Amino acid sequence: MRITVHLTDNRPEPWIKALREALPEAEVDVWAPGAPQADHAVVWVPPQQLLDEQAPGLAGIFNIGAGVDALVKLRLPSKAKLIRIDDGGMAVQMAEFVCHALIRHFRELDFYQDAAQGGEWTYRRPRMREDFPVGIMGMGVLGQRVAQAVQHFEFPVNGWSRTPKAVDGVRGFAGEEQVNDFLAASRVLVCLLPLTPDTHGILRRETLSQLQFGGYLINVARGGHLVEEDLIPLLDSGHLSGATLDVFQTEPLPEDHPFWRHPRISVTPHASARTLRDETVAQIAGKIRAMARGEPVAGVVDTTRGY
Ligand code: NDP
Ligand code: OXD
Repeated sequence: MRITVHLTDNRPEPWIKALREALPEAEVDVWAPGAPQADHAVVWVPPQQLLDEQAPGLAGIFNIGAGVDALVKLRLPSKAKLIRIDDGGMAVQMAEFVCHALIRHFRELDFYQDAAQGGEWTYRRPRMREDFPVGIMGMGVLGQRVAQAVQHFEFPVNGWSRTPKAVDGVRGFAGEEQVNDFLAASRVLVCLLPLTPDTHGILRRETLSQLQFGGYLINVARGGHLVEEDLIPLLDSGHLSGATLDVFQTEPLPEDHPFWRHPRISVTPHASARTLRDETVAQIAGKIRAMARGEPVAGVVDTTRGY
């Protein structure tokens, strides 16, 4: 068995070493044009040339992330399964990141930090968590884990997905027909949708202005979900009180981008849930072995749906 590896933004050597250790029966090499035919590809944002050249023999294309938007834009081999990382240690990271952003906002911790820096002993009036219902857009692997974590802090939680979901303690909304009710019922909005033609630009003036007054946006999905030029006017009008953004239309975020220096926007460099190499390699190795035995595997992407 041969595995070819191409990881834009990641050094391939530690991955190749880990894959060789996990699958000693496999030949694992970094992909280059003209590389020998492989059975599986392990990729992050691969070039079209890899897919075209390797198409005849590929059984699996393993994306080392959860989001496959960069892959489904390409011409994919018709016979290969496209397989995403299925949690792989990302869900708990996403839960801690979102809870941190939510609690920092709700408990006004930036106010206390500024006060402390000025040596000031001062209080804000307590806020009520029932006034901060959290709406999670995308109730998949990550969204459900985030919903569970947020509920531990006793915030009301709304969830929106394409198809109806029954998740304990979560008020569920589904489809286009319920998106407005979902937004109107939410004050803090967490985006955990895949980026598809249906969700591109979904965070825009018309949708964000339906959130409850003083709304707060946490976008941890993809930069393409947010119409960036709509955000600052909504903050200036007071309708939104702030935003935590981990993903951007252009990454790295350009030096002169207004989000960097806006006092009510927190920027992180696409770091909310990192791919963990050991977990990811163990998951890929397990799935390759299951596929060899003819068993079904989790995380197979429906490429027509786009996630
Ligand atoms: P899943 O595929 O498990 O879940 C996607 C959810 O979105 C599903 O509930 C799905 O609904 C819903 N959905 C999809 N399209 C629509 C639509 N048109 N309308 C309403 N709901 C929709 O994805 P994950 O939870 O694993 O990951 C979500 C995204 O998070 C990834 O695609 C990626 O972009 C991003 N991500 C970001 C990271 C970061 O570091 N910032 C790290 C990892 C992921 P249904 O259940 O009905 O199908
Ligand atoms: C992912 C990501 O999709 O890291 O896994 O963004």
